Amino acid sequence: MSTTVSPDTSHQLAAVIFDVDGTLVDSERDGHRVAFNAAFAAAGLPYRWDVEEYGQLLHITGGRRRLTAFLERQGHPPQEAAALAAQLHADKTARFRDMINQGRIPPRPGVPELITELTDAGITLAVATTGTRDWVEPLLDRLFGLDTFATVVTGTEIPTLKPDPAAYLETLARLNLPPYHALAIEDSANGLQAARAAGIPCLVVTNHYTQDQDFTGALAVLNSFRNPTHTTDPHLTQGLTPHTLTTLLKNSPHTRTNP
Ligand code: XBP
Ligand code: MG
Repeated sequence: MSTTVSPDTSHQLAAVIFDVDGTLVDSERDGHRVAFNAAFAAAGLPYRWDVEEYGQLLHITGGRRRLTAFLERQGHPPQEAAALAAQLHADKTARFRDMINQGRIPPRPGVPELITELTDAGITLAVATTGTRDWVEPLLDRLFGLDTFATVVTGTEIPTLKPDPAAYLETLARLNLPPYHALAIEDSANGLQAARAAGIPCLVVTNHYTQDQDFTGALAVLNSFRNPTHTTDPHLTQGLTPHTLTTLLKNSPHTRTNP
């Protein structure tokens, strides 16, 4: 999927690029974590990730990388850990797809409304995630319709995951858009770093797992898409709308310093 967005010269908001895990959907604690644990059990392994331990493990992006690092720490030799991680991750992906099909992975409150409003306002929507395409596409299709997004870049086709900017650079290339006409929406410090390293102004909507992370360099930080109880920007007390996003980008120091 590839689309061209015509850039103008007035730093208008042309595209919003969404992260998936933790941003569009509440997917980690009651989603991926549960599927990883079911895969451990099915393989006869004793490992189980509780809510707190999984929060620590989330600092390693990508489920397969997360598994490999964990298994090595449990004493599996590197080659064995890599092979076991690949097998477990394939099973976990199938289980997570089942959870999606059962409607167990909900959008974050306010996200469906924001997506509808942005679409109605003529703003291009895209996705840049380190998650695996085999579950990302069915999830986006079920919740929002895959056609909602001009392009979807996943960890499957990106060699280096967030905080590396590869997913965002690929998204900009597919949209044929300079970074200062886009706005990234992320939930984590890893995601923020990835967007900023690609030159894209980034807004952070925190969640349970990420609320205490360092968001230096974010355009603004808030704790909910609608009616946030914490926000670093007084213009966002009502939450995110096409109008607040457009204003935020226009006033952003990132756009002012860009050509
Ligand atoms: C999310 C991830 C993902 C998921 C699991 O990071 O790291 O790996 O936890 O998905 P971000 P997979 O939100 O910054 O993209 O198991 O498919 O990798
Ligand atoms: Mg995320």
